[in-house]
Amino acid sequence: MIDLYTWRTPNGFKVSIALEELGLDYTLHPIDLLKGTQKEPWFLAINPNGRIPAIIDRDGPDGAPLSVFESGAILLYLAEKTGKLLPADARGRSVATQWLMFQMGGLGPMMGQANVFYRYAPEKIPFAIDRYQRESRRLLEVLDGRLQTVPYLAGDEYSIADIATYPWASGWQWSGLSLDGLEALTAWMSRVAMRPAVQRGMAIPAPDAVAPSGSELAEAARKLLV
Ligand SMILES: N[C@@H](CCC(=O)N[C@@H](CS)C(=O)NCC(=O)O)C(=O)O
Repeated sequence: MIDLYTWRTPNGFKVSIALEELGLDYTLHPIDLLKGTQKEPWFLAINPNGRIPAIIDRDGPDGAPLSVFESGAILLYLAEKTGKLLPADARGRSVATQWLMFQMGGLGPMMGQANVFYRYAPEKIPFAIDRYQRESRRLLEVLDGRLQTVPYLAGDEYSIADIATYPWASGWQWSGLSLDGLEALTAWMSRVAMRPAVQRGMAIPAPDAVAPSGSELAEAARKLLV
């Protein structure tokens, strides 16, 4: 059994999609980011970075509960635990990991900053908007180039690299980007969007989900980790 701490954001969706794809049993704990629950001490014991997503696997590798933070690390952990969503051969696994890291270190942070400066910054700073939008678009073009040659980022097989990339790439409008001319990326996005597990994962937590209070969640998490 996995305990998932998450909210409706691209990094959160990566893990809900993966859990749905893998058919693993999990308990959902919505963390309302606006309430700041992710900064409470009990949650920092699970993720010292104070951000979602995070999981606790009650059946860790040695039988004891294990907490895992960072969405890329969670995807790798779940793929290795189940032997799914990562190519079995070392070459394929390396290729999938490269595209996973490309998302973690590039596309996610750049699109995140483009989103902040384009939509939320109290003051419009053209240099910052332009810099992050331009870099995000460049990274989408890199993805498009890759997808002109293969159906999925790791090659023939759908993998955690696609799962990590989809929630960010599909949010291009939030960052004020354009997909003009990126036909291969657009076709890949439609292919991934049609997967039932992706549709379920992108709706978790449900829009009307009410996050329990931090103290209720803390009590439950303490029991898991001691
Ligand atoms: N590198 C981290 C980033 C996690 C992250 O930035 N999470 C955001 C939501 S997408 C968050 O929790 N923000 C709330 C906050 O910063 O307090 C990961 O991939 O897990």
